[in-house]
Order: sequence, then C-alpha cells, then structure tokens
Amino acid sequence: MKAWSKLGWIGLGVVGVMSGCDGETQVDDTGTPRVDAFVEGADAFVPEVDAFVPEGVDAGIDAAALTPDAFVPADAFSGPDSAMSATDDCMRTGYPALSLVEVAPGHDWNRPVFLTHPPGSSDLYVVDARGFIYLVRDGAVLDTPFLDVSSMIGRLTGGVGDERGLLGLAFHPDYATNGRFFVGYTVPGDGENVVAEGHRSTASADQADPTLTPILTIADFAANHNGGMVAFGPDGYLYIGTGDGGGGGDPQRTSQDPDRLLGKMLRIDVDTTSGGMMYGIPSDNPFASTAGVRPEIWAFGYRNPWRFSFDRLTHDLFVGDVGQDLWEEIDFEPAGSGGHNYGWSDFEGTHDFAGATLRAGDTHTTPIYEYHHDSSTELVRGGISITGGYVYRGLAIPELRGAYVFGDYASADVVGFRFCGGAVQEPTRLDLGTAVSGLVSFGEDDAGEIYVVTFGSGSNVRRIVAR
Ligand SMILES: [Ca+2]
Ligand SMILES: [Ca+2]
Repeated sequence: MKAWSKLGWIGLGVVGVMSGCDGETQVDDTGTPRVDAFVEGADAFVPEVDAFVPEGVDAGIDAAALTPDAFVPADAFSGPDSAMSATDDCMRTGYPALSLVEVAPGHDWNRPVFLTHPPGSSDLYVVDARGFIYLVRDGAVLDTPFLDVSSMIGRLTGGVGDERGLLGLAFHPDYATNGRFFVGYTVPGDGENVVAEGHRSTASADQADPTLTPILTIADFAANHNGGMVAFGPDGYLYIGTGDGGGGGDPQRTSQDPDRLLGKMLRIDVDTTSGGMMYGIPSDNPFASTAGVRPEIWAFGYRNPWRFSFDRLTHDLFVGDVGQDLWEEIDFEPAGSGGHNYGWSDFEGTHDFAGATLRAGDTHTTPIYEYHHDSSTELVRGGISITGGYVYRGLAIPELRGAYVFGDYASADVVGFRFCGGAVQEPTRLDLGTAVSGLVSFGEDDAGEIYVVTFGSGSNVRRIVAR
C-alpha cells in the first residue's frame, strides 16, 4: 500500500481499523471513528460489511437519501472510495433510463480512444490515438493540446480499426504536486509497445513537456493486440495491460510464457528503480522472486485486455479481454490478489481453445461473464470485440450505482450487471436512448461519473446521465 494509505482505508475497506490500534478505535472511509461495529477480542479485524450503513442511508436503497449533501463530504471522491458501501449498492435492482451528453458540445473529435482525469481534478483528459491528449474544461476543449506527440506516434494508416497509436493515460496519484503521468503507445509499424513517463510543463499547468521518457519497452510482432491501458491501482502501483502480440490464435504462445511480458497484467512501482530498470518491482508481486518468471507479471493469460478498471469502492479489478472468433469475456480479480491465470490461449472464455496448454501448475481463473459472437442469444448483439468499462459509483445516477457497465466496439449495445456475492446479478441491456456506434472505450471522472468514447464515423466523447 502506497501513497493513499494515509487516507485510512484498507483493501475491502468499508470499515477499517487504524493500524497499530488495539481494537479500540475504528474508522470508516470518511475517517469518522466508529466503535459500534467492533468485534470484541478479535485478533485480526474482519470488516463487517453488512453491519455498516452510512449515516443517512436507509439500507442503501432509498434514492432520495443519496444526495451528496446528506452525508458525503464534497471531496469524498478524491480517492477511490466513497462513504457508501458496496453492500448497499448490491441491494439495488433494475437500471434507470439513461442518455448521453457531449462533454464538449459540437467539438469535432477525430480518434478519441480514452478519457481519464488527474486525482482530485474536475478536468477531463481525452487521449487521441494519433498522438494527442486534449484537455476538456467546463465543456470545452482547450485550443492547445495537453500533449502532442503525433510526430512520434505517426499518422495511423490502417483505418479506424487500427489498434496502434497512443492508447492509454494514467496520472500519478500525486500528480497535483509532482506533475507525473504515464502513457501507453505503440511505435509505428509492428514495433514495440511502450510505457512512457511524461511531465506537466512548468510553464503551463495545462500542457505537458513535449518529450516522453520510455520506462518499459516490449517487443511486438504484429499491428494488433497491443494492450496499451495503464492505470494506477488503489495500492499506488502502475498496472499495465499487454496484448498477446497479435496475429490470431496467440501464434507465439506469449500469454502463458513466463519469460515474456505480452499477454499479461503487469504491476510496477514508478517511484523507485531497481535492477537497472527505470521502475521498481513491488515486493509483493506474485512472482517477484520466482526464478524463470518475469517479476513484473501480476497475472497471466490475457489475449488483449482492452480496458480494465478498479472498482473505486471495493478495489476489485474488472478486465474486458477481447476474444478470438467466438467468445468475449470479463475477468474479475478480488482486490489485491495477484497471480491469477485467466486462461488464454488454452481457453477462450470458459471454452477450450485448440493448440495451447495452460502454464504448468496453474489453474484457470474463469471469466465472470462471457458472450458469444452469435448475437441472437446475447445481450450484446453483434459483438466481436469487448470494451471493458467501470463499476458506476457516482452520485448523479443513484439507481445505477454498483453496476459494472461495459460494451463492445462492434455492437450498439451497452450492458450492465452488478457483481455481488460472487455472482453476476441482473445483466441487462441498458437503455441509453440511442445506439452507440464505435464504442472504443469508457472513461471515469473524479466524481465517479462515467463516459463513453466512440470513434469512427461517430467520433464523440459523452457522459452517461439519467434521462
Ligand atoms: Ca501487437
Ligand atoms: Ca480468459
């Protein structure tokens, strides 16, 4: 646990206990001392999720009680937690009617591919695959891009389905003070997948220095399946999703190869360096000291993890992993549990995939949700390339809270479900009031509101709102 630990929350943290206390004082996520839920005599405190109902919330299902002024401090979402509990959100049923609102009305987007924000900031940053990052403030795109590395990334020539370019962005948890951010991109051609560090300009807080410093470069062999998503976890470490390299059918068997970084989730420490690398290896990485396994590896067996996210309330990790020809899947990782093997290319979804075997000794962590490319039986109709989303924990749409919202690049459908008690509840095609075309990514702002990013003929960046 790194920078944010000072906020006082723990992994499953609905109710935490102060480190070093002897069971006398507990705090909830707002730092309010709580003693009523304390279990007398317990050596190791176990969060009593069910026992905790935030003040002002009647069992968590009264939408009228979920107004921000009722109990949530104005800055409650500056970190990944809120004062409300996952249990409350799991008691909800159904989904509200929704619609989409442009973040910058009338703006002519080109290749938007991701949206994110610095911690604690209401600004929105939109990544354009051609090599730009645009800053959106108060409903308008600033004239000068935050970052322009288009001359390095190169103009994409493979059409809107081209998977290369500038693909990911993550602001350091202490960005407000240190100005550090990280991007994922591909170099032109079939070249490397790169994670690089950038810095906010000292001349203007709305612009970055023009030079990026690569910190991790991974050789690649095909134009597709480049991962590219980077995100800081609740632990303050940088998570990096990598594709299997590309082609089709995992031709180089990279995803199960312990000596290659393709087809994995990686976790690194960008605040230290070690072993001649420009980053450190967290000591609790699952293979940090395992001979024959790259220490950066956090999880095995992805094909192309196209968008992953941490539930800001539970810290669980949800990954949309793009399938081959039959099955799209959503993988789940309980907060802080590394070392899983998600199966590719021994499995596509829960199904055997010919030609590969699982890494010796591993067991297959199966997806929590999968859908077939045969649209006649699926909520996602016509899907062939999943776009992983977010668990909605915002305040603006109480009836949507707790829902993991995702979609598919090739489908007009967006689907939500709540993952509670280890089970997918009420998977439902959401009513957005419009078909979504070219859904390339979701995004989340500091308040927990979520966005859809589309490109192609309908390039746009829109916020999901209640209708
Ligand atoms: Ca590739
Ligand atoms: Ca899998």
